[in-house]
Amino acid sequence: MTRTTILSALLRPLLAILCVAASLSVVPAVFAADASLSSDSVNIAVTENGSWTISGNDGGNQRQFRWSLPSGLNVSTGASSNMYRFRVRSDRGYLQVYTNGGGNFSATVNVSSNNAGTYVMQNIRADISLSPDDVTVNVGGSGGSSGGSTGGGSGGSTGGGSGLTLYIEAGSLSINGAGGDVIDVWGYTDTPGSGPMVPGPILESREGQSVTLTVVNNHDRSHNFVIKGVTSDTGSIAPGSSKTYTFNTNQAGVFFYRDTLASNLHREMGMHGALIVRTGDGSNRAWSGGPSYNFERLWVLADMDKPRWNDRAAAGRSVSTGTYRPNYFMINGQGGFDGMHDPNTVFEGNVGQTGIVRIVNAGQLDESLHWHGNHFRVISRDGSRLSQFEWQDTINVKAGTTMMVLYKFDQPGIFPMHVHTAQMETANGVYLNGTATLIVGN
Ligand SMILES: [Cu+2]
Repeated sequence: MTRTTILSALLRPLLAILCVAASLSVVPAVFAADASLSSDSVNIAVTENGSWTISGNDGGNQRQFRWSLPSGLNVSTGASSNMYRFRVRSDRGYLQVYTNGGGNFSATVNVSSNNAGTYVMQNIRADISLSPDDVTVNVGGSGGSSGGSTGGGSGGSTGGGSGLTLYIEAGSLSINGAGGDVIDVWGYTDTPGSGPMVPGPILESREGQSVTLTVVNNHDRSHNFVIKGVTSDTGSIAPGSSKTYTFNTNQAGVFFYRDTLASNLHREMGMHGALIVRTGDGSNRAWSGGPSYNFERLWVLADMDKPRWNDRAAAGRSVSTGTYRPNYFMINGQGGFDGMHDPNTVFEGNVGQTGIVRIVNAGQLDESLHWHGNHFRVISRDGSRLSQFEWQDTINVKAGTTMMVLYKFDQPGIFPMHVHTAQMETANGVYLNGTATLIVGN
């Protein structure tokens, strides 16, 4: 919790030092209210169910908590009151409790597991003072009688190899915080019936691997699935049918998959994601014989024109694709308010460590990304490896292309990373809820 509190406290000075002249229409909330957990530990037997409750007062402002989802623990939402959003995001690896600013609130979280062990749900974000912070679930060895629910997805990535299936579905994407809204989207998911993931599931493979992937179209219009530079079949998949693709992933790197139909409308609606191809031996190198790294991040950038494209397309109305004026700009499916807290997005490491960022610009506008306080090396552009790595502090990631960069932490500190186009830092006009995250050196 200390980390997230520090980051939150830093948002205000950050606003002042970002080098753009956009109007500041949002000030982060102050930490006035509090909450408590009914228990910091839950003891259950295998296949039994347990629960814990958080309750408190949000002081009349929307407040948010998140806990990590340990693998092997089944987590679901129970009763709640005064919630704006209360959900399990297995695709992002967290449980979210987001109050509606109604004062007293409560939310009950149900847990179970089919495997004995100790599972810690770690508080990874709290906008409100909370005690205690983390919850430990102790699952004993002896089984109960009734079977528990089946486990959720594992962290949003889909392992390489054969037998992968993606499902095309319609649903919604929530951009949290000021300027945010619920946006109608279409997208890919690896869990049928759960609604689309935006961006889609991370596909992972290795150099030299043969991959078989089936795409099932559960939507009411035709779609396709094309990995730029990897697959070439642009034929459509009719509603209710499926198509199986077989391809080789010969080159390590990051690749952009998307629906290419309807003048980018489908891609804009959320039908996009990333394929990461790792080294053949699984080592932490950008490619076999390439530069090594200690940790990694993936940034999938996107933009959406909610009123002219998403609202109309979702309602079955025609979209004039000649006019595109996006009002939402996302990093990993989030606005900047979440992007600056999400542990899978924030570029955080220790001094001396090197991290790699694989970037996919799934949007239709170029994004010029600026790392404050730091220089990084560009090692590939849109699948082409650079023979000499370029030192940069700002890179233009062209729409529909990818990039890989390496950065070695040579100093501690917290710095913003943001797009250098003021409007693209916004969510429906509200500053800093667009393409932004943090660089955190410890
Ligand atoms: Cu800047």
